[in-house]
Amino acid sequence: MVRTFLAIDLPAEQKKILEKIQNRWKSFRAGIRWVPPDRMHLTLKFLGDINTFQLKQVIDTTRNICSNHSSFNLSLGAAGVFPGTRRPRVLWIGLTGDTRDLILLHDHIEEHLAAIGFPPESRRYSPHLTMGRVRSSRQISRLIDAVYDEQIRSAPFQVSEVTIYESILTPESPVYTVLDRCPLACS
Ligand code: 2AM
Repeated sequence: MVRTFLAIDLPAEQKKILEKIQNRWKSFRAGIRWVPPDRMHLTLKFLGDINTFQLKQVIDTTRNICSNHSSFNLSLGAAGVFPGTRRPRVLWIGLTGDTRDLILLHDHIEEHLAAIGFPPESRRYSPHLTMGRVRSSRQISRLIDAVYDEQIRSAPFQVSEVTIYESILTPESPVYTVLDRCPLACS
Protein backbone atom coordinates (compact mmCIF):
# COMPACT_ATOMS: atom_id res chain seq x y z
CA MET A 1 0.00 0.00 0.00
CA VAL A 2 1.16 3.50 -0.81
CA ARG A 3 0.09 6.53 1.26
CA THR A 4 -0.57 8.98 -1.53
CA PHE A 5 -1.50 12.61 -2.08
CA LEU A 6 -1.63 15.06 -4.99
CA ALA A 7 -0.06 18.49 -4.59
CA ILE A 8 1.32 21.57 -6.28
CA ASP A 9 4.98 22.25 -5.58
CA LEU A 10 6.34 25.69 -4.76
CA PRO A 11 9.35 27.36 -6.38
CA ALA A 12 12.44 28.02 -4.23
CA GLU A 13 11.73 31.78 -4.16
CA GLN A 14 8.32 31.25 -2.52
CA LYS A 15 9.78 28.75 -0.05
CA LYS A 16 12.35 31.39 0.97
CA ILE A 17 9.57 33.90 1.65
CA LEU A 18 7.66 31.28 3.66
CA GLU A 19 10.79 30.49 5.66
CA LYS A 20 11.26 34.17 6.56
CA ILE A 21 7.64 34.44 7.68
CA GLN A 22 7.97 31.22 9.64
CA ASN A 23 11.11 32.52 11.37
CA ARG A 24 9.18 35.62 12.49
CA TRP A 25 6.42 33.38 13.84
CA LYS A 26 8.93 31.06 15.52
CA SER A 27 10.26 34.00 17.59
CA PHE A 28 7.06 33.84 19.69
CA ARG A 29 8.22 30.45 20.99
CA ALA A 30 4.69 29.07 20.87
CA GLY A 31 3.96 25.33 21.01
CA ILE A 32 3.92 24.67 17.26
CA ARG A 33 5.25 21.81 15.16
CA TRP A 34 6.65 23.69 12.17
CA VAL A 35 6.59 22.31 8.62
CA PRO A 36 10.11 22.56 7.13
CA PRO A 37 9.91 25.00 4.17
CA ASP A 38 11.48 22.51 1.75
CA ARG A 39 8.52 20.20 2.43
CA MET A 40 5.77 22.81 1.98
CA HIS A 41 3.26 22.18 -0.80
CA LEU A 42 -0.30 22.95 -1.79
CA THR A 43 -2.37 19.79 -1.29
CA LEU A 44 -4.99 19.12 -3.97
CA LYS A 45 -6.18 15.73 -2.78
CA PHE A 46 -5.17 13.35 0.01
CA LEU A 47 -5.85 9.73 -0.95
CA GLY A 48 -4.40 7.82 2.00
CA ASP A 49 -3.31 4.20 1.54
CA ILE A 50 -3.93 2.86 -1.95
CA ASN A 51 -2.73 -0.29 -3.69
CA THR A 52 -0.48 -0.39 -6.75
CA PHE A 53 -3.40 -1.00 -9.12
CA GLN A 54 -5.20 2.08 -7.74
CA LEU A 55 -1.95 4.08 -7.95
CA LYS A 56 -1.69 3.29 -11.65
CA GLN A 57 -5.31 4.44 -12.12
CA VAL A 58 -4.62 7.63 -10.15
CA ILE A 59 -1.54 8.40 -12.25
CA ASP A 60 -3.39 7.80 -15.55
CA THR A 61 -6.43 9.83 -14.43
CA THR A 62 -4.36 12.75 -13.09
CA ARG A 63 -2.18 12.86 -16.22
CA ASN A 64 -5.31 12.94 -18.36
CA ILE A 65 -6.94 15.73 -16.31
CA CYS A 66 -3.74 17.80 -16.32
CA SER A 67 -3.31 17.51 -20.08
CA ASN A 68 -6.74 19.19 -20.41
CA HIS A 69 -5.91 22.10 -18.06
CA SER A 70 -3.77 25.10 -18.88
CA SER A 71 -1.00 26.18 -16.54
CA PHE A 72 -1.87 29.21 -14.37
CA ASN A 73 -0.34 31.67 -11.90
CA LEU A 74 -0.62 31.91 -8.14
CA SER A 75 0.90 34.21 -5.51
CA LEU A 76 1.18 33.83 -1.77
CA GLY A 77 -1.80 35.45 -0.03
CA ALA A 78 -3.08 36.29 3.43
CA ALA A 79 -2.30 34.15 6.48
CA GLY A 80 -4.80 32.61 8.87
CA VAL A 81 -5.59 29.79 11.29
CA PHE A 82 -7.86 26.74 11.01
CA PRO A 83 -10.50 26.12 12.17
CA GLY A 84 -10.61 29.48 13.97
CA THR A 85 -8.89 31.60 16.59
CA ARG A 86 -10.67 29.98 19.56
CA ARG A 87 -9.27 26.50 18.95
CA PRO A 88 -6.43 26.99 16.47
CA ARG A 89 -4.95 23.81 15.00
CA VAL A 90 -3.24 24.84 11.77
CA LEU A 91 -1.36 28.04 10.84
CA TRP A 92 -1.53 28.60 7.11
CA ILE A 93 -0.83 30.93 4.20
CA GLY A 94 -3.40 31.31 1.44
CA LEU A 95 -3.09 31.88 -2.29
CA THR A 96 -4.20 34.65 -4.64
CA GLY A 97 -4.05 34.98 -8.42
CA ASP A 98 -5.72 32.47 -10.73
CA THR A 99 -7.54 30.78 -7.87
CA ARG A 100 -10.49 29.99 -10.14
CA ASP A 101 -8.17 27.83 -12.26
CA LEU A 102 -6.90 26.17 -9.10
CA ILE A 103 -10.43 25.41 -7.88
CA LEU A 104 -11.41 24.13 -11.33
CA LEU A 105 -8.39 21.80 -11.41
CA HIS A 106 -9.20 20.60 -7.90
CA ASP A 107 -12.87 20.01 -8.79
CA HIS A 108 -11.95 18.00 -11.90
CA ILE A 109 -9.55 15.88 -9.86
CA GLU A 110 -12.27 15.25 -7.24
CA GLU A 111 -14.82 14.38 -9.93
CA HIS A 112 -12.58 12.03 -11.94
CA LEU A 113 -11.10 10.32 -8.89
CA ALA A 114 -14.62 9.82 -7.52
CA ALA A 115 -15.44 8.00 -10.77
CA ILE A 116 -12.68 5.47 -9.98
CA GLY A 117 -13.77 4.99 -6.39
CA PHE A 118 -12.22 7.76 -4.28
CA PRO A 119 -14.97 9.56 -2.37
CA PRO A 120 -14.93 13.36 -2.70
CA GLU A 121 -14.23 15.48 0.39
CA SER A 122 -17.35 16.50 2.26
CA ARG A 123 -15.74 19.82 3.24
CA ARG A 124 -15.29 22.71 0.83
CA TYR A 125 -11.77 22.92 -0.61
CA SER A 126 -9.74 25.62 1.19
CA PRO A 127 -6.45 25.93 -0.68
CA HIS A 128 -3.70 26.62 1.84
CA LEU A 129 -0.04 26.08 2.69
CA THR A 130 0.34 24.60 6.15
CA MET A 131 3.09 26.46 8.03
CA GLY A 132 2.71 24.71 11.37
CA ARG A 133 0.42 22.66 13.55
CA VAL A 134 -0.52 23.78 17.05
CA ARG A 135 0.74 21.45 19.79
CA SER A 136 -0.01 23.52 22.91
CA SER A 137 -1.63 26.83 23.84
CA ARG A 138 1.68 28.34 25.02
CA GLN A 139 2.03 31.94 23.66
CA ILE A 140 -0.60 31.11 21.06
CA SER A 141 -2.70 34.28 21.22
CA ARG A 142 0.30 36.57 20.58
CA LEU A 143 1.34 34.36 17.66
CA ILE A 144 -2.17 34.40 16.17
CA ASP A 145 -2.19 38.21 16.28
CA ALA A 146 1.10 38.13 14.35
CA VAL A 147 -0.34 35.63 11.83
CA TYR A 148 -3.26 37.93 11.04
CA ASP A 149 -0.95 40.99 10.90
CA GLU A 150 1.40 39.33 8.40
CA GLN A 151 1.80 41.37 5.20
CA ILE A 152 2.71 38.91 2.46
CA ARG A 153 4.19 40.02 -0.83
CA SER A 154 5.25 37.53 -3.45
CA ALA A 155 5.68 37.58 -7.18
CA PRO A 156 3.30 35.29 -9.08
CA PHE A 157 4.62 31.81 -9.81
CA GLN A 158 3.53 29.53 -12.59
CA VAL A 159 1.79 26.27 -11.77
CA SER A 160 2.72 23.93 -14.61
CA GLU A 161 2.34 20.46 -13.09
CA VAL A 162 0.69 18.38 -10.40
CA THR A 163 2.92 16.12 -8.33
CA ILE A 164 1.84 12.75 -7.02
CA TYR A 165 3.58 12.05 -3.71
CA GLU A 166 4.07 9.12 -1.44
CA SER A 167 4.06 10.11 2.24
CA ILE A 168 5.87 7.69 4.55
CA LEU A 169 5.11 8.30 8.20
CA THR A 170 8.09 8.18 10.56
CA PRO A 171 8.22 8.98 14.30
CA GLU A 172 9.95 12.31 13.51
CA SER A 173 8.08 13.63 10.46
CA PRO A 174 6.59 12.38 7.19
CA VAL A 175 8.98 11.70 4.31
CA TYR A 176 7.63 12.70 0.90
CA THR A 177 8.77 10.97 -2.30
CA VAL A 178 7.74 12.01 -5.81
CA LEU A 179 5.88 9.18 -7.59
CA ASP A 180 5.00 11.11 -10.74
CA ARG A 181 4.81 14.61 -12.16
CA CYS A 182 1.78 15.34 -14.36
CA PRO A 183 2.28 18.33 -16.69
CA LEU A 184 -0.45 20.89 -17.27
CA ALA A 185 -1.00 22.05 -20.83
CA CYS A 186 0.88 25.20 -21.87
CA SER A 187 -1.25 28.34 -21.40
P1 2AM B 1 -2.55 19.89 5.37
O1 2AM B 1 -1.44 20.69 4.84
O2 2AM B 1 -3.84 20.59 5.32
O3 2AM B 1 -2.24 19.26 6.70
C1 2AM B 1 0.21 15.17 3.18
O4 2AM B 1 -0.13 14.59 4.40
C2 2AM B 1 -0.70 16.33 2.89
O5 2AM B 1 -2.02 15.84 2.74
C3 2AM B 1 -0.70 17.36 4.00
O6 2AM B 1 -0.25 18.58 3.46
C4 2AM B 1 -2.14 17.46 4.45
O7 2AM B 1 -2.69 18.72 4.33
C5 2AM B 1 -2.91 16.66 3.45
N1 2AM B 1 -4.00 15.93 4.08
C6 2AM B 1 -5.31 16.13 3.87
N2 2AM B 1 -6.05 15.26 4.56
C7 2AM B 1 -5.18 14.50 5.26
C8 2AM B 1 -5.35 13.42 6.18
N3 2AM B 1 -6.55 12.94 6.49
N4 2AM B 1 -4.24 12.89 6.71
C9 2AM B 1 -3.02 13.37 6.39
N5 2AM B 1 -2.80 14.37 5.53
C10 2AM B 1 -3.87 14.93 4.95
